[in-house]
Amino acid sequence: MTSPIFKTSLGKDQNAINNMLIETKGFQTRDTDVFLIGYPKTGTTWAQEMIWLIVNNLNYEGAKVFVDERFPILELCGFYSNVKSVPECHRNSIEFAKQLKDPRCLKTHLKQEYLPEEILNQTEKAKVIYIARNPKDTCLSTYYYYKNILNVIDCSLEKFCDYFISGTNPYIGDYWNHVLYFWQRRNQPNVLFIKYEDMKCNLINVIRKVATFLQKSLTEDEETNLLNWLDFKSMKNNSAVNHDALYQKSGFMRSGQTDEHKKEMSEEIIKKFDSWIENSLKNTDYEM
Ligand code: PPS
Repeated sequence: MTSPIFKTSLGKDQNAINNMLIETKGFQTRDTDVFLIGYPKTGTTWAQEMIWLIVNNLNYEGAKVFVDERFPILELCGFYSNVKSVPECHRNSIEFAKQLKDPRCLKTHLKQEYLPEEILNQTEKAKVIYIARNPKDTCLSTYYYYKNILNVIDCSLEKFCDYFISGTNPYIGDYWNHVLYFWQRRNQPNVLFIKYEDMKCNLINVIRKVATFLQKSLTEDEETNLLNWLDFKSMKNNSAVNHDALYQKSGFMRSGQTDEHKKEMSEEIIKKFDSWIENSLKNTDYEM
């Protein structure tokens, strides 16, 4: 990905990226699959852990395995196929996903046009859980991730916000196109739409919605244990989900807050965001 704000390109081998995009589009889904789809930095790792545990009957022993091995991210092979230092589930993500036993949990950040055709046509009955987050907090989270963890940008927050609003990342595209496609499909029986903010203010409610959607039921004790497991501090200290080993530094689990943008973004940036949000949501019933 090239853009004036990037010091280093995120994907270096365009052929590998192109092949990955063909493969994700043609990816064969199964009726038992659970797809988690969301724009990057919307809380997808948190949702991965919640969904995997619910699907796998709260198998905390099994949850000691690195989360992306249990719940692979389809597109990563496009960006890491030649990178020896990343785990197999990243380097070879699509093959890895194909070999998982049912029921598979699969994540992707890709924009609509690169999603498996079977998800778009609904020819198979795979379930889709879509997660959204306030775009200002999503942008802030992405900024710190690119700057401090991936070390691929060196620009001001203001400049990064312009890039985020432009939606020019070729693989994930515009934030609102990403979100609204599944918002419009949210009442279909195989789609569940959740929000980071709802997980923050009422996690138990979201756990129950996800469990019902996945046809699982949890006792009160099980709910309490899961709440504790998914707590930010607990996830930050959990090496299977905190990504410290992958990046050889901490900070992927950064602050886990809502509305942090209010402290960090200037009035001018917030105005820009607000007018973009208003424009993008004009003819929709999306509730932020
Ligand atoms: S990625 O790289 O796209 O997979 O990132 P993603 O997991 O989607 O989003 C990362 C942000 O989610 C926060 N996070 C949490 N918040 C609250 N509680 C829990 N348990 C939790 N786990 C992850 C993480 O800290 C990132 O947000 P920021 O705002 O940067 O802290």
